[in-house]
Amino acid sequence: MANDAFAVSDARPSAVSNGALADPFSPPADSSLWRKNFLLGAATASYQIEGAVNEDGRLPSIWDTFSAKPGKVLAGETGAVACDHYHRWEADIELLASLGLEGYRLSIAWPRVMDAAGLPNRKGLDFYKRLLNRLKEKGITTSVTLYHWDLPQHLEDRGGWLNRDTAYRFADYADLMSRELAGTVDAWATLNEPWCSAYLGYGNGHHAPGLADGRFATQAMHHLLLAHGLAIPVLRANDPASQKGIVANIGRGTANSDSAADQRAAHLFEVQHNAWILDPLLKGAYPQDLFELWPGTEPLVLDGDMQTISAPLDFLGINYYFRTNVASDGAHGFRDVPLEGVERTQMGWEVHPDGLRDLLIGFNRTYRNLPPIYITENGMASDDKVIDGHVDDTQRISFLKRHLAAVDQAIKAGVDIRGYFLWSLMDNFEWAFGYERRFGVVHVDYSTQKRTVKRSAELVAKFLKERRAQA
Ligand code: IFM
Repeated sequence: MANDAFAVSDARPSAVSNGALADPFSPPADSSLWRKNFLLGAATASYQIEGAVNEDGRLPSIWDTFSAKPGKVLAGETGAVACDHYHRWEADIELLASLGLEGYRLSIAWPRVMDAAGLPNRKGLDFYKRLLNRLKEKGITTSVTLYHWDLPQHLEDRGGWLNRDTAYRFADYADLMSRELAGTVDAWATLNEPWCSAYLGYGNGHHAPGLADGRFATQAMHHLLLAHGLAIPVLRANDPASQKGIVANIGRGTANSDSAADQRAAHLFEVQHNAWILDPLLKGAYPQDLFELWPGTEPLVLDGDMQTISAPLDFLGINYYFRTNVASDGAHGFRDVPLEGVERTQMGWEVHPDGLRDLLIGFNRTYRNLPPIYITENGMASDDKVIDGHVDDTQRISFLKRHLAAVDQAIKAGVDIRGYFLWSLMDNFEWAFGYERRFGVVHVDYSTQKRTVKRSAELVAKFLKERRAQA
Protein backbone atom coordinates (compact mmCIF):
# COMPACT_ATOMS: atom_id res chain seq x y z
CA MET A 1 0.00 0.00 0.00
CA ALA A 2 1.22 3.46 -0.77
CA ASN A 3 3.52 4.59 2.04
CA ASP A 4 3.29 8.20 1.02
CA ALA A 5 -0.48 8.15 1.27
CA PHE A 6 -2.39 10.80 3.05
CA ALA A 7 -0.73 14.13 2.72
CA VAL A 8 -2.47 16.32 0.18
CA SER A 9 -6.10 17.25 -0.11
CA ASP A 10 -7.00 17.26 -3.79
CA ALA A 11 -9.92 19.30 -5.01
CA ARG A 12 -12.82 17.66 -6.76
CA PRO A 13 -13.20 18.60 -10.45
CA SER A 14 -15.45 21.58 -10.98
CA ALA A 15 -17.79 19.68 -13.31
CA VAL A 16 -18.59 17.40 -10.39
CA SER A 17 -18.85 20.29 -7.96
CA ASN A 18 -21.39 21.84 -10.29
CA GLY A 19 -23.44 18.71 -10.02
CA ALA A 20 -23.13 17.78 -13.68
CA LEU A 21 -21.78 14.34 -12.85
CA ALA A 22 -23.69 13.87 -9.61
CA ASP A 23 -24.84 10.30 -8.97
CA PRO A 24 -26.06 8.32 -5.96
CA PHE A 25 -22.52 7.22 -5.01
CA SER A 26 -20.22 10.13 -5.79
CA PRO A 27 -18.69 11.62 -2.62
CA PRO A 28 -19.11 15.33 -1.89
CA ALA A 29 -16.52 17.78 -3.14
CA ASP A 30 -14.72 18.11 0.17
CA SER A 31 -14.45 14.35 0.83
CA SER A 32 -11.02 12.88 1.55
CA LEU A 33 -11.94 10.18 -0.94
CA TRP A 34 -10.99 12.52 -3.73
CA ARG A 35 -7.37 12.27 -2.65
CA LYS A 36 -5.63 10.13 -5.21
CA ASN A 37 -3.55 8.51 -2.51
CA PHE A 38 -6.63 7.18 -0.69
CA LEU A 39 -6.57 3.57 -1.90
CA LEU A 40 -9.89 2.16 -3.08
CA GLY A 41 -10.02 -1.56 -3.75
CA ALA A 42 -11.96 -4.76 -3.25
CA ALA A 43 -11.42 -7.87 -1.14
CA THR A 44 -12.02 -11.61 -1.34
CA ALA A 45 -10.82 -14.71 0.53
CA SER A 46 -9.50 -18.04 -0.69
CA TYR A 47 -12.12 -20.51 0.57
CA GLN A 48 -14.94 -18.17 -0.38
CA ILE A 49 -14.04 -17.91 -4.07
CA GLU A 50 -11.41 -20.41 -5.22
CA GLY A 51 -13.15 -23.79 -5.33
CA ALA A 52 -10.83 -26.53 -6.70
CA VAL A 53 -10.51 -27.99 -3.23
CA ASN A 54 -9.05 -31.28 -4.45
CA GLU A 55 -6.76 -29.97 -7.17
CA ASP A 56 -3.01 -29.72 -7.52
CA GLY A 57 -2.25 -31.23 -4.13
CA ARG A 58 -4.43 -28.96 -2.00
CA LEU A 59 -5.06 -30.60 1.37
CA PRO A 60 -8.40 -30.51 3.21
CA SER A 61 -9.08 -27.49 5.40
CA ILE A 62 -11.29 -27.21 8.48
CA TRP A 63 -13.95 -25.59 6.29
CA ASP A 64 -14.07 -28.60 3.95
CA THR A 65 -14.66 -30.80 6.99
CA PHE A 66 -17.11 -28.46 8.72
CA SER A 67 -19.25 -27.69 5.67
CA ALA A 68 -19.56 -31.42 4.90
CA LYS A 69 -21.31 -31.96 8.25
CA PRO A 70 -25.11 -31.85 8.00
CA GLY A 71 -26.69 -28.73 9.45
CA LYS A 72 -23.54 -26.61 9.67
CA VAL A 73 -24.05 -24.57 6.48
CA LEU A 74 -27.34 -23.33 5.05
CA ALA A 75 -28.65 -25.72 2.37
CA GLY A 76 -25.63 -27.96 2.96
CA GLU A 77 -23.47 -25.83 0.67
CA THR A 78 -19.66 -25.96 0.62
CA GLY A 79 -16.75 -24.09 -0.95
CA ALA A 80 -15.92 -27.01 -3.26
CA VAL A 81 -16.62 -24.95 -6.40
CA ALA A 82 -17.49 -21.49 -5.05
CA CYS A 83 -16.74 -18.92 -7.79
CA ASP A 84 -14.32 -21.29 -9.52
CA HIS A 85 -11.76 -18.53 -9.22
CA TYR A 86 -8.90 -21.06 -9.22
CA HIS A 87 -9.66 -21.58 -12.91
CA ARG A 88 -11.15 -18.18 -13.76
CA TRP A 89 -8.59 -15.97 -12.04
CA GLU A 90 -7.40 -14.30 -15.23
CA ALA A 91 -10.87 -13.12 -16.21
CA ASP A 92 -11.53 -12.06 -12.61
CA ILE A 93 -8.42 -9.87 -12.58
CA GLU A 94 -9.42 -8.39 -15.94
CA LEU A 95 -12.77 -7.53 -14.39
CA LEU A 96 -11.15 -5.98 -11.31
CA ALA A 97 -8.84 -3.92 -13.51
CA SER A 98 -11.67 -2.90 -15.84
CA LEU A 99 -13.46 -1.36 -12.85
CA GLY A 100 -10.37 0.74 -12.16
CA LEU A 101 -10.07 -0.66 -8.64
CA GLU A 102 -6.65 0.23 -7.33
CA GLY A 103 -6.17 -2.42 -4.69
CA TYR A 104 -6.98 -6.09 -4.31
CA ARG A 105 -7.05 -7.87 -0.97
CA LEU A 106 -6.89 -11.64 -1.30
CA SER A 107 -6.00 -14.49 1.01
CA ILE A 108 -3.81 -17.52 0.54
CA ALA A 109 -5.12 -21.00 1.24
CA TRP A 110 -2.55 -22.49 3.62
CA PRO A 111 -3.59 -26.07 2.65
CA ARG A 112 -2.87 -25.26 -1.00
CA VAL A 113 0.74 -24.22 -0.55
CA MET A 114 2.24 -26.49 2.14
CA ASP A 115 2.03 -30.21 2.69
CA ALA A 116 1.58 -31.88 6.07
CA ALA A 117 5.35 -32.11 6.53
CA GLY A 118 5.67 -28.34 6.00
CA LEU A 119 7.17 -28.72 2.54
CA PRO A 120 6.11 -26.37 -0.26
CA ASN A 121 3.46 -27.44 -2.75
CA ARG A 122 4.87 -25.92 -5.93
CA LYS A 123 1.61 -26.09 -7.90
CA GLY A 124 -0.28 -24.20 -5.21
CA LEU A 125 2.49 -21.63 -4.86
CA ASP A 126 2.58 -21.10 -8.61
CA PHE A 127 -1.10 -20.24 -8.62
CA TYR A 128 -0.52 -17.34 -6.24
CA LYS A 129 2.66 -16.27 -8.04
CA ARG A 130 0.79 -16.03 -11.33
CA LEU A 131 -2.06 -14.17 -9.68
CA LEU A 132 0.14 -11.65 -7.88
CA ASN A 133 2.39 -11.09 -10.86
CA ARG A 134 -0.63 -10.35 -13.02
CA LEU A 135 -1.99 -7.92 -10.45
CA LYS A 136 1.36 -6.12 -10.35
CA GLU A 137 1.43 -5.98 -14.19
CA LYS A 138 -1.95 -4.28 -14.00
CA GLY A 139 -0.61 -1.75 -11.49
CA ILE A 140 -2.91 -2.99 -8.73
CA THR A 141 -1.79 -2.69 -5.10
CA THR A 142 -1.74 -6.15 -3.51
CA SER A 143 -2.79 -6.87 0.05
CA VAL A 144 -2.35 -10.51 1.05
CA THR A 145 -3.87 -12.12 4.13
CA LEU A 146 -2.14 -15.30 5.23
CA TYR A 147 -4.98 -16.74 7.26
CA HIS A 148 -8.62 -16.19 6.38
CA TRP A 149 -9.92 -19.20 8.32
CA ASP A 150 -8.93 -22.18 6.14
CA LEU A 151 -6.68 -24.00 8.61
CA PRO A 152 -5.22 -27.25 7.22
CA GLN A 153 -7.29 -30.08 8.69
CA HIS A 154 -4.16 -32.02 9.70
CA LEU A 155 -3.31 -29.17 12.11
CA GLU A 156 -6.82 -29.19 13.53
CA ASP A 157 -6.42 -32.92 14.05
CA ARG A 158 -3.54 -32.04 16.38
CA GLY A 159 -5.60 -29.50 18.32
CA GLY A 160 -5.80 -26.61 15.86
CA TRP A 161 -5.61 -23.22 17.55
CA LEU A 162 -5.90 -24.87 20.96
CA ASN A 163 -2.43 -26.27 20.36
CA ARG A 164 0.37 -23.76 20.89
CA ASP A 165 2.38 -25.56 18.24
CA THR A 166 -0.02 -24.27 15.54
CA ALA A 167 1.36 -20.77 16.15
CA TYR A 168 4.86 -21.99 15.29
CA ARG A 169 3.58 -23.84 12.22
CA PHE A 170 1.95 -20.56 11.15
CA ALA A 171 5.31 -18.78 11.45
CA ASP A 172 6.83 -21.48 9.20
CA TYR A 173 4.05 -20.91 6.69
CA ALA A 174 4.60 -17.13 6.83
CA ASP A 175 8.30 -17.76 6.27
CA LEU A 176 7.67 -19.87 3.17
CA MET A 177 5.15 -17.46 1.70
CA SER A 178 7.20 -14.33 2.25
CA ARG A 179 10.32 -15.98 0.79
CA GLU A 180 8.39 -17.15 -2.28
CA LEU A 181 6.23 -14.08 -2.87
CA ALA A 182 8.50 -11.21 -1.78
CA GLY A 183 8.31 -8.35 -4.23
CA THR A 184 4.75 -9.06 -5.36
CA VAL A 185 2.98 -8.19 -2.10
CA ASP A 186 2.52 -4.58 -0.99
CA ALA A 187 0.96 -5.43 2.35
CA TRP A 188 0.90 -8.64 4.38
CA ALA A 189 -1.83 -9.22 6.92
CA THR A 190 -1.18 -12.16 9.20
CA LEU A 191 -4.76 -12.96 10.26
CA ASN A 192 -8.23 -12.03 9.18
CA GLU A 193 -10.63 -11.42 12.08
CA PRO A 194 -9.16 -13.49 14.91
CA TRP A 195 -12.41 -12.74 16.81
CA CYS A 196 -14.31 -14.92 14.35
CA SER A 197 -11.69 -17.69 14.36
CA ALA A 198 -11.63 -17.82 18.16
CA TYR A 199 -15.19 -16.94 19.17
CA LEU A 200 -17.23 -18.46 16.32
CA GLY A 201 -14.81 -21.34 15.74
CA TYR A 202 -14.03 -22.39 19.32
CA GLY A 203 -16.45 -20.38 21.51
CA ASN A 204 -19.91 -21.00 20.06
CA GLY A 205 -19.27 -23.49 17.25
CA HIS A 206 -20.97 -21.51 14.47
CA HIS A 207 -17.81 -21.70 12.35
CA ALA A 208 -15.19 -24.37 11.74
CA PRO A 209 -13.95 -26.32 13.60
CA GLY A 210 -17.27 -26.06 15.46
CA LEU A 211 -16.16 -26.27 19.10
CA ALA A 212 -18.11 -24.45 21.81
CA ASP A 213 -16.38 -23.61 25.08
CA GLY A 214 -15.47 -20.16 26.43
CA ARG A 215 -12.08 -21.36 27.65
CA PHE A 216 -11.32 -22.73 24.20
CA ALA A 217 -12.15 -19.34 22.67
CA THR A 218 -9.68 -17.40 24.83
CA GLN A 219 -6.92 -19.99 24.45
CA ALA A 220 -7.45 -20.16 20.69
CA MET A 221 -7.31 -16.35 20.55
CA HIS A 222 -4.04 -16.35 22.46
CA HIS A 223 -2.46 -18.81 20.05
CA LEU A 224 -3.81 -16.90 17.04
CA LEU A 225 -2.30 -13.67 18.33
CA LEU A 226 0.92 -15.47 19.17
CA ALA A 227 1.00 -16.81 15.60
CA HIS A 228 0.61 -13.25 14.38
CA GLY A 229 3.39 -11.99 16.65
CA LEU A 230 5.76 -14.77 15.61
CA ALA A 231 5.08 -14.13 11.93
CA ILE A 232 5.68 -10.37 11.93
CA PRO A 233 9.51 -10.47 12.31
CA VAL A 234 9.68 -13.29 9.76
CA LEU A 235 7.77 -11.20 7.23
CA ARG A 236 9.98 -8.20 8.00
CA ALA A 237 13.15 -10.22 7.43
CA ASN A 238 12.00 -11.84 4.17
CA ASP A 239 10.14 -8.95 2.58
CA PRO A 240 11.38 -5.68 4.08
CA ALA A 241 9.78 -3.39 1.49
CA SER A 242 6.22 -4.48 2.23
CA GLN A 243 3.91 -3.37 5.03
CA LYS A 244 2.92 -5.76 7.78
CA GLY A 245 -0.25 -5.80 9.83
CA ILE A 246 -3.32 -7.68 10.93
CA VAL A 247 -7.05 -7.39 10.21
CA ALA A 248 -9.63 -7.13 13.01
CA ASN A 249 -13.41 -7.08 12.73
CA ILE A 250 -14.72 -4.49 15.09
CA GLY A 251 -18.18 -4.18 16.53
CA ARG A 252 -20.09 -1.20 17.84
CA GLY A 253 -22.11 -1.84 20.98
CA THR A 254 -24.69 0.72 22.10
CA ALA A 255 -26.63 0.76 25.34
CA ASN A 256 -30.38 0.27 25.31
CA SER A 257 -30.84 2.88 28.04
CA ASP A 258 -28.95 5.43 30.09
CA SER A 259 -28.86 3.13 33.09
CA ALA A 260 -25.42 2.37 34.49
CA ALA A 261 -26.05 -1.35 34.01
CA ASP A 262 -26.85 -0.97 30.31
CA GLN A 263 -23.91 1.39 29.79
CA ARG A 264 -21.67 -1.21 31.38
CA ALA A 265 -23.23 -3.88 29.13
CA ALA A 266 -22.36 -1.86 26.02
CA HIS A 267 -18.82 -1.38 27.33
CA LEU A 268 -18.46 -5.13 27.87
CA PHE A 269 -19.79 -5.84 24.40
CA GLU A 270 -16.99 -3.74 22.93
CA VAL A 271 -14.41 -5.23 25.31
CA GLN A 272 -15.05 -8.73 24.00
CA HIS A 273 -15.40 -7.58 20.41
CA ASN A 274 -12.58 -5.06 20.13
CA ALA A 275 -10.33 -4.75 23.18
CA TRP A 276 -9.90 -8.54 23.38
CA ILE A 277 -7.85 -8.24 20.18
CA LEU A 278 -6.64 -4.64 20.09
CA ASP A 279 -5.40 -4.42 23.70
CA PRO A 280 -2.93 -7.32 23.39
CA LEU A 281 -1.76 -6.01 20.01
CA LEU A 282 -1.43 -2.36 21.01
CA LYS A 283 -1.04 -2.44 24.81
CA GLY A 284 0.55 -5.85 25.32
CA ALA A 285 -2.13 -7.05 27.78
CA TYR A 286 -5.59 -8.58 27.74
CA PRO A 287 -8.34 -6.31 29.10
CA GLN A 288 -9.16 -7.42 32.64
CA ASP A 289 -12.87 -6.67 32.07
CA LEU A 290 -12.91 -9.58 29.64
CA PHE A 291 -12.48 -12.01 32.51
CA GLU A 292 -15.24 -10.30 34.50
CA LEU A 293 -17.48 -10.95 31.51
CA TRP A 294 -16.20 -14.50 31.04
CA PRO A 295 -14.93 -15.57 34.46
CA GLY A 296 -12.45 -18.42 34.58
CA THR A 297 -11.42 -18.17 30.93
CA GLU A 298 -7.92 -16.70 31.36
CA PRO A 299 -5.69 -18.32 28.75
CA LEU A 300 -2.33 -19.88 29.49
CA VAL A 301 0.19 -17.18 28.61
CA LEU A 302 3.93 -17.91 28.70
CA ASP A 303 6.67 -15.41 29.54
CA GLY A 304 7.43 -13.18 26.58
CA ASP A 305 4.19 -13.95 24.70
CA MET A 306 2.65 -10.53 25.20
CA GLN A 307 5.83 -8.84 24.01
CA THR A 308 5.80 -11.01 20.90
CA ILE A 309 2.14 -10.21 20.27
CA SER A 310 2.56 -6.45 20.68
CA ALA A 311 5.38 -6.00 18.14
CA PRO A 312 4.85 -2.72 16.24
CA LEU A 313 2.59 -2.85 13.18
CA ASP A 314 2.78 -0.89 9.93
CA PHE A 315 -0.99 -0.89 9.56
CA LEU A 316 -4.15 -2.12 11.19
CA GLY A 317 -6.89 -3.50 8.96
CA ILE A 318 -10.40 -2.78 10.18
CA ASN A 319 -13.49 -4.69 9.03
CA TYR A 320 -16.81 -3.14 9.97
CA TYR A 321 -20.38 -4.20 9.24
CA PHE A 322 -22.99 -3.28 11.92
CA ARG A 323 -23.80 -2.31 15.47
CA THR A 324 -25.37 -4.31 18.26
CA ASN A 325 -27.73 -2.74 20.76
CA VAL A 326 -27.42 -4.35 24.18
CA ALA A 327 -28.75 -4.27 27.72
CA SER A 328 -27.50 -5.76 30.94
CA ASP A 329 -28.30 -9.46 31.31
CA GLY A 330 -28.91 -8.88 35.01
CA ALA A 331 -25.68 -10.67 35.91
CA HIS A 332 -22.18 -9.80 34.69
CA GLY A 333 -22.85 -9.66 30.97
CA PHE A 334 -25.00 -8.29 28.17
CA ARG A 335 -27.88 -9.44 26.01
CA ASP A 336 -28.81 -8.26 22.53
CA VAL A 337 -31.83 -5.97 22.27
CA PRO A 338 -32.50 -5.65 18.53
CA LEU A 339 -33.87 -2.23 17.65
CA GLU A 340 -37.20 -1.99 15.83
CA GLY A 341 -37.70 0.06 12.69
CA VAL A 342 -34.05 0.37 11.70
CA GLU A 343 -32.59 -0.36 8.28
CA ARG A 344 -31.16 -3.86 7.96
CA THR A 345 -29.36 -5.90 5.31
CA GLN A 346 -30.04 -9.42 3.98
CA MET A 347 -27.96 -10.67 6.94
CA GLY A 348 -30.33 -8.93 9.34
CA TRP A 349 -27.45 -6.64 10.34
CA GLU A 350 -28.32 -3.04 11.20
CA VAL A 351 -26.95 -0.41 8.84
CA HIS A 352 -25.15 1.99 11.16
CA PRO A 353 -22.32 3.98 9.53
CA ASP A 354 -21.86 6.22 12.59
CA GLY A 355 -20.62 3.17 14.47
CA LEU A 356 -17.63 2.94 12.16
CA ARG A 357 -16.80 6.61 12.62
CA ASP A 358 -17.22 6.48 16.39
CA LEU A 359 -15.09 3.37 16.81
CA LEU A 360 -12.29 4.76 14.66
CA ILE A 361 -12.24 8.02 16.58
CA GLY A 362 -12.39 6.10 19.88
CA PHE A 363 -9.46 3.83 18.95
CA ASN A 364 -7.45 6.88 18.01
CA ARG A 365 -7.97 8.21 21.53
CA THR A 366 -7.48 4.90 23.34
CA TYR A 367 -4.37 3.65 21.56
CA ARG A 368 -1.55 6.17 21.41
CA ASN A 369 0.37 3.86 19.07
CA LEU A 370 -2.56 3.21 16.71
CA PRO A 371 -0.95 2.45 13.35
CA PRO A 372 -2.27 3.79 10.05
CA ILE A 373 -5.60 2.19 9.24
CA TYR A 374 -7.00 0.55 6.15
CA ILE A 375 -10.67 -0.36 6.11
CA THR A 376 -10.01 -3.87 4.84
CA GLU A 377 -13.69 -4.86 4.59
CA ASN A 378 -17.00 -3.06 4.49
CA GLY A 379 -20.09 -3.92 2.53
CA MET A 380 -23.47 -5.61 2.75
CA ALA A 381 -25.47 -8.57 1.55
CA SER A 382 -28.62 -8.13 -0.52
CA ASP A 383 -30.78 -10.53 -2.46
CA ASP A 384 -29.56 -9.23 -5.81
CA LYS A 385 -31.13 -10.42 -9.05
CA VAL A 386 -30.01 -9.97 -12.64
CA ILE A 387 -32.83 -8.35 -14.58
CA ASP A 388 -32.32 -7.71 -18.29
CA GLY A 389 -28.58 -8.06 -17.79
CA HIS A 390 -28.41 -5.52 -14.94
CA VAL A 391 -28.29 -5.65 -11.16
CA ASP A 392 -29.67 -2.56 -9.48
CA ASP A 393 -28.30 -2.84 -5.92
CA THR A 394 -29.69 0.44 -4.65
CA GLN A 395 -29.32 -0.32 -0.96
CA ARG A 396 -25.64 -1.21 -1.39
CA ILE A 397 -24.93 2.04 -3.25
CA SER A 398 -26.41 4.01 -0.40
CA PHE A 399 -24.67 1.80 2.20
CA LEU A 400 -21.26 2.34 0.63
CA LYS A 401 -21.77 6.06 0.23
CA ARG A 402 -22.76 6.46 3.89
CA HIS A 403 -19.92 4.32 5.20
CA LEU A 404 -17.39 6.16 3.09
CA ALA A 405 -18.79 9.40 4.48
CA ALA A 406 -18.21 7.99 7.98
CA VAL A 407 -14.61 7.19 7.04
CA ASP A 408 -14.20 10.74 5.76
CA GLN A 409 -15.56 12.10 9.04
CA ALA A 410 -13.06 9.99 10.99
CA ILE A 411 -10.21 11.24 8.80
CA LYS A 412 -11.32 14.81 9.41
CA ALA A 413 -11.33 14.06 13.14
CA GLY A 414 -7.66 13.10 12.88
CA VAL A 415 -7.64 9.35 12.26
CA ASP A 416 -4.95 8.23 9.81
CA ILE A 417 -6.98 6.12 7.35
CA ARG A 418 -5.31 5.32 4.07
CA GLY A 419 -7.67 3.16 2.13
CA TYR A 420 -10.87 1.15 1.86
CA PHE A 421 -11.61 -2.27 0.39
CA LEU A 422 -15.15 -3.20 -0.61
CA TRP A 423 -16.37 -6.55 0.67
CA SER A 424 -16.56 -8.13 -1.70
CA LEU A 425 -15.38 -8.05 -5.28
CA MET A 426 -17.93 -10.76 -6.12
CA ASP A 427 -20.71 -12.77 -4.52
CA ASN A 428 -19.18 -15.78 -2.80
CA PHE A 429 -19.46 -18.52 -0.18
CA GLU A 430 -20.68 -16.70 2.93
CA TRP A 431 -19.53 -19.33 5.44
CA ALA A 432 -22.42 -20.75 7.50
CA PHE A 433 -24.87 -18.96 5.17
CA GLY A 434 -23.62 -20.64 1.99
CA TYR A 435 -24.38 -18.86 -1.28
CA GLU A 436 -27.68 -17.26 -0.37
CA ARG A 437 -26.19 -14.02 0.99
CA ARG A 438 -24.72 -11.88 -1.77
CA PHE A 439 -22.00 -9.43 -0.68
CA GLY A 440 -20.40 -8.80 -4.09
CA VAL A 441 -20.29 -5.67 -6.19
CA VAL A 442 -20.19 -8.22 -9.01
CA HIS A 443 -23.01 -10.76 -9.23
CA VAL A 444 -22.12 -14.42 -9.69
CA ASP A 445 -24.56 -16.87 -11.26
CA TYR A 446 -23.37 -20.06 -9.59
CA SER A 447 -24.98 -22.33 -12.19
CA THR A 448 -23.03 -20.78 -15.09
CA GLN A 449 -20.29 -18.84 -13.24
CA LYS A 450 -21.30 -15.76 -15.24
CA ARG A 451 -20.21 -12.51 -13.65
CA THR A 452 -22.46 -9.43 -13.95
CA VAL A 453 -21.21 -6.06 -12.77
CA LYS A 454 -23.74 -4.57 -10.35
CA ARG A 455 -24.74 -0.90 -10.47
CA SER A 456 -22.68 -0.25 -7.30
CA ALA A 457 -19.50 -1.40 -9.05
CA GLU A 458 -20.32 0.74 -12.08
CA LEU A 459 -20.64 3.80 -9.86
CA VAL A 460 -17.42 3.07 -7.95
CA ALA A 461 -15.68 2.66 -11.31
CA LYS A 462 -17.15 5.94 -12.53
CA PHE A 463 -15.93 7.73 -9.42
CA LEU A 464 -12.43 6.30 -9.76
CA LYS A 465 -12.31 7.33 -13.40
CA GLU A 466 -13.29 10.87 -12.46
CA ARG A 467 -10.70 10.91 -9.71
CA ARG A 468 -7.95 9.73 -12.05
CA ALA A 469 -8.93 12.45 -14.53
CA GLN A 470 -8.27 15.17 -11.95
CA ALA A 471 -5.32 17.43 -12.56
O1 IFM B 1 -17.61 -12.92 4.27
C1 IFM B 1 -17.09 -12.43 5.46
C2 IFM B 1 -15.57 -12.39 5.40
O2 IFM B 1 -15.02 -13.63 5.11
C3 IFM B 1 -15.01 -11.94 6.72
N1 IFM B 1 -15.64 -10.71 7.14
C4 IFM B 1 -17.07 -10.62 7.11
C5 IFM B 1 -17.59 -11.05 5.76
C6 IFM B 1 -19.12 -10.95 5.72
O3 IFM B 1 -19.66 -11.77 6.69
